[in-house]
Amino acid sequence: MRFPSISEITTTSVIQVPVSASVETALSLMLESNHRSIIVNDETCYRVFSATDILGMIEKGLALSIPLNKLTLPKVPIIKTNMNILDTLDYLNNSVEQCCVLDENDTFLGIITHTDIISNIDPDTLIENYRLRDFLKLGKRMKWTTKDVIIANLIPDMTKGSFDNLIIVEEMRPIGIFTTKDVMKLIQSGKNTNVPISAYMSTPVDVIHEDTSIKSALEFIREKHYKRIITVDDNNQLVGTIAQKELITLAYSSWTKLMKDYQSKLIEINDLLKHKKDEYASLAFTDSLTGLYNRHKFIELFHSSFRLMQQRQNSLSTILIDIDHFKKVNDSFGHNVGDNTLSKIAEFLLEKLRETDIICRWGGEEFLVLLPATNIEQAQNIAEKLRRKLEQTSFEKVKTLSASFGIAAVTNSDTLEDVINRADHALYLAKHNGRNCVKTQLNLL
Ligand code: GH3
Ligand code: MG
Ligand code: MG
Repeated sequence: MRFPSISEITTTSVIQVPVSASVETALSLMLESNHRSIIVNDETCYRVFSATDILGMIEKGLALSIPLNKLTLPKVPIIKTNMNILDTLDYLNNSVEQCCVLDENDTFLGIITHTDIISNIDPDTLIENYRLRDFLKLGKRMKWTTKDVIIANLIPDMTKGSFDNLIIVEEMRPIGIFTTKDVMKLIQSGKNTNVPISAYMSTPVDVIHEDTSIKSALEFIREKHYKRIITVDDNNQLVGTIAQKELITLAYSSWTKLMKDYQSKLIEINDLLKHKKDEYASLAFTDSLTGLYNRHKFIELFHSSFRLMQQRQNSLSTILIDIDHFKKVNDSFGHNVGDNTLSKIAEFLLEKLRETDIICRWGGEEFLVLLPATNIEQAQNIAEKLRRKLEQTSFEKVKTLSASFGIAAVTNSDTLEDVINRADHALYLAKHNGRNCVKTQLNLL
């Protein structure tokens, strides 16, 4: 899962006009750049002027030559580049489509819209088995009409903002679409609006089946740069439309729910939702129960240590540790005590080993330690000390514990798999030898 930063997803090619400019200027800039809205630079804030505002003015009979500062335009929320993408979602709701992004010096960088989020969030993070059909059941979210309806009769409703697009159907099959942007173009060009909608609708229209998953739907609109999806059933009949922003809201609420379900099990996921980027990184490489490195991180660290070993011609060793009879701990005291004991063992290892040693929870009650600049004899001494100290440590409820240790030295021709196999074999010998002892790969010879 990857979280993009605010500056990574900011759209920087944004058109702006000063608040003193006329509506006409704003309109021609919008048409030139094919944008439905424009950022208005007011002295102390940013506002937005959109296609719907223009339609509203025409409806009220206002002249397009008036300056923007004569209109009451909504302020756009401001976010900073150091904010988190999750915070941005709090701003982007049904009434706010964009945020202005300022950098740490309060310089205007651009805007973030639903489109930016949609084209940057990995759809894999969203649930996959949600279908558009499930969403459409929540209510009819569409306006449709037949192709003979006269455009002029539709303008009052469109300017009221009751809908921003119309699907044109024939026997309920979508044949075209007509949006506020189309009305805006018509008005600007001074063309007669007393004509049937079929004269200016966009046709044919791309439709997708209502059984499509949310994931595929997101990919579809991302690829095609559509603002909305038109869904049909098996007979190609119109089922409903979903706006891009509704889709992202749905996807995000599912995603957030998923995270919340996790919370009860993993405290780190809780942190993930609350804190900033740094925490995301540590989550990816630590084991949730013990806080030690996880397997994934260990493998990464092994490779960098391996390179260093080759460069410096140092030695490098590993110790594989498996707690003896750990099943009995669970059986006698319960799984919670078992878990707690594993955390205490992790603390024990962190305390007894050197800062430079890399300690990982390799699996259930197995720990793997990588010892830089350590040869096999030194590793054996370290393991022997650990073994003795562990034997002498008293754990809450469980009291005494022991572990078996398998040691392998890393050679220049090794892969990680070779090393683990040797350590594992040495560990097997230790278990076979009655447990609570240290064996090295030499015993294999
Ligand atoms: P030995 O290694 O000495 O042969 O005996 P063992 O009882 O430790 O056996 P084994 O290593 O095969 O099994 C490990 C047991 O550790 C299995 C499971 O009950 C327990 N275990 C593994 N992971 C966890 C965990 O995360 N929490 C708890 N509580 N127990 C775990
Ligand atoms: Mg085991
Ligand atoms: Mg064991």
